[in-house]
Amino acid sequence: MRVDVLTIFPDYLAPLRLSLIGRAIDEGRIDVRVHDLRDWTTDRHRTVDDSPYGGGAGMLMRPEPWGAALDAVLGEEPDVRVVVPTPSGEPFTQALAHELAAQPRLVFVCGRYEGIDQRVLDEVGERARVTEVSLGDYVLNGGEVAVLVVVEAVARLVPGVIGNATSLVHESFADGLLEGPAYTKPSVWRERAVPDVLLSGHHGQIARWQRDEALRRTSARRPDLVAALVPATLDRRDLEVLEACGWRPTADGARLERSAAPVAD
Ligand code: JDN
Repeated sequence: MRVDVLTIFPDYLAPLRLSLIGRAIDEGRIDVRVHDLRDWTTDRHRTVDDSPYGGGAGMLMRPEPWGAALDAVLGEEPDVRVVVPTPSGEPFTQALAHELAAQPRLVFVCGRYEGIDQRVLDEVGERARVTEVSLGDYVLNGGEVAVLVVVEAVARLVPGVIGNATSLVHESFADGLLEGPAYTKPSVWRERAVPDVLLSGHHGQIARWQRDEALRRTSARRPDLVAALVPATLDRRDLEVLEACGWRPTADGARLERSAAPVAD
């Protein structure tokens, strides 16, 4: 996979060369190229911003450097996916990470100031699929940190980047639930014991306890994820645990709804 990043702060992307992603780059699994948008300015001051038409606070990114930069980086290649972090984007999810991980080329566009002239995204949208993504309902100073997040989430799904592929199967969101608590040695620490069942060696009971904990934690912290579950995919014990957390199947059985106030975490 080839990843291009366009930014006025190339140094922000340096951490991509560390740790697992750094190793994947060294091994040639991911080709990361970070570009300075100012390389495509033509004025003495390398200007990338200007004031917004219609007035308002702050500055916007001018279209000309972006147009020239995207022409150069996209080239004539088909199948380039352009990803633009912005608080007004669609939510970035594990499902979208999987979709992006299957692409041959990703181009990340990092906005700064109050954002980018809309015509840049409209025009590149005629040459490539453009996806505006939001990490959550909060505002960063620019897209760079969001790109670090998205590239890390995507790169670890590229075959060979994570040694142990089974560790991808058992993680939060793989089955639409948060992961429950986890423990390691010592079995007692500061008078706190690891739950007995985990030391029992009964693999069936352990798996059931872990699922119960995942269901309870998801109900307490992410009721939106419980509301997205399909009851037909749950077993009777799942439904009992969720009922104790205040959930019941809807009359048509297609969904779950709250039947009682949330149970404290
Ligand atoms: O994802 B963000 O919060 C985000 C904020 C800004 C941005 C791009 C992304 N450009 C300017 C602010």
